[in-house]
Amino acid sequence: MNVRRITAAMCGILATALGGAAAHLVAALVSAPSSPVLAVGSTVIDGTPTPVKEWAVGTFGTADKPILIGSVIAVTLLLAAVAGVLRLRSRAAAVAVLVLLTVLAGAAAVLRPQAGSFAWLPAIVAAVVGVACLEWLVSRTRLLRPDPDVPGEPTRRGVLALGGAGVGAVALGAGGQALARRRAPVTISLPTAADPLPPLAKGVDVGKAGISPFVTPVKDFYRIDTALLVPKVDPGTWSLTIDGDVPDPFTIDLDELLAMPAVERDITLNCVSNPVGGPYVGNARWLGVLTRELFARAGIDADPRDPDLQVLSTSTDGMTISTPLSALLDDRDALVAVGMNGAPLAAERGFPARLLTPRLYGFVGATKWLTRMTVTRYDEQPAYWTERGWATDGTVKTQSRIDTPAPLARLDPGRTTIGGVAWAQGRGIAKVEVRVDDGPWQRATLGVEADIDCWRQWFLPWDATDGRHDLTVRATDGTGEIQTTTMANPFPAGASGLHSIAVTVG
Ligand SMILES: Nc1nc2c(c(=O)[nH]1)N[C@H]1C(S)=C(S)[C@@H](COP(=O)(O)O)O[C@H]1N2
Ligand SMILES: [Mo]
Repeated sequence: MNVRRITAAMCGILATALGGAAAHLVAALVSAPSSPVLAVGSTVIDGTPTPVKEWAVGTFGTADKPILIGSVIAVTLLLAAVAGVLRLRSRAAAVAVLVLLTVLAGAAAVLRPQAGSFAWLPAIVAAVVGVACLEWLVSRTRLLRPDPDVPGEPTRRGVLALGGAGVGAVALGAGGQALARRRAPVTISLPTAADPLPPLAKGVDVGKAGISPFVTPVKDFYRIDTALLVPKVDPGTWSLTIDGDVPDPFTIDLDELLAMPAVERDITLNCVSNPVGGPYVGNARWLGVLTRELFARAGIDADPRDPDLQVLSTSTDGMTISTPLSALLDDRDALVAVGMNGAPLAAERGFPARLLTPRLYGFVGATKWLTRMTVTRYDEQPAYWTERGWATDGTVKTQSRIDTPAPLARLDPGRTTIGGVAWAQGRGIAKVEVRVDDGPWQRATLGVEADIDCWRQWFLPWDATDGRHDLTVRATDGTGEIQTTTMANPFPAGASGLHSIAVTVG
């Protein structure tokens, strides 16, 4: 690599960065998800085979999105460097690489579900700005006419131009990002529940440090979705449609939804991708309208009890989730939720409305940014995860987790507390037991049960003795069934097995 080639590569990279950043800014103005990086990133998410996705979530956790975006940018800039070097030989070859990149980005943007009519525009901007900037940088750096007296030395004008392109790219990109992230200033006022829940019993929290709080604060609640850009939904134009195989399909706006009788429910929500002992579970007090009432309004009064019937729910960003129809009609009280822990749903939580189906993992019952619920058959319109091989019956498995001590913690010998949470929504938790090394199962003290659809805290005092110890927990659900020791991966129907950690005392 000589200086001339490095300079050429830099020209390619900076021109592409400026083009991409300009496109990001334009996208923020016309249709934020059609920004080249986001459109390609979303397409990669949808196209990633399930095992690879499982590996990525398992390895990177919720950092998977920044890592994905970083990888898309890195691959793009690598190709951009190639385009720059090619420019030394042939303008046509360099332009061809840049145009190919933007055509791919444009196609990705146009093919997204819910793509707007201007989805192609950012890619065009990227192509025009990128190619023009490359030509400008090539001439400024005198790449094609190296000075015979100082061969390969970058000129002052050239360095300034490269720096200018870099600064411009950062400024445009940051501007676009700020615009894309700006929050709609509108908020909504929540209705009060017709029959409000009493305040939680004091004893739901056992008052031991290190155990997850009974009510998970919204900011600490895990977040799992396929959205690279949190959809910003305008409550003024939002609507909810109930259609498909129903006698009386209808569409209502947010005011009409908020005018329906509201109910409050304490519900623990967890993700099917949560590994044993993992963090993707939380508990909140939700406010919303019973799905049962909405389907009654659509003319479905009795549960057809047909296991082939699903409700395909659609979000404003085109995501689809399928839920067994009977789970939205029976007495578990599934909700179209508008409030969480006393406030309107945050944007990340699905503002203005999300589905919430107790006893099912989120991927089959918790559609965020909900806008449509279609009664149909599973084989007629497979939902996003169904097409990717995940189970359609997403009933939550019994799980228990040690929150304290932390895995691999070093403890002082003497009295300490082992504690955590256990959940078996729909069945409730009847008993939690802890085993130290190969000792007997010891019964833990449980927090008060708020609802069978909520987790319970548990704790066990322990006289820790010197040495390395394995701590294992298991729960028994309300039907008397002990949590299985059979280990299963999250795919396709949720992880199982016992949570066990090692600690060192002394
Ligand atoms: N629109 C939309 N809704 C969605 C998802 C999604 O990707 N898009 N993910 C689901 C999954 S897999 C889970 S576990 C829950 C998580 O909800 P939370 O992010 O509020 O915790 O949302 C569900 N709803
Ligand atoms: Mo999930």
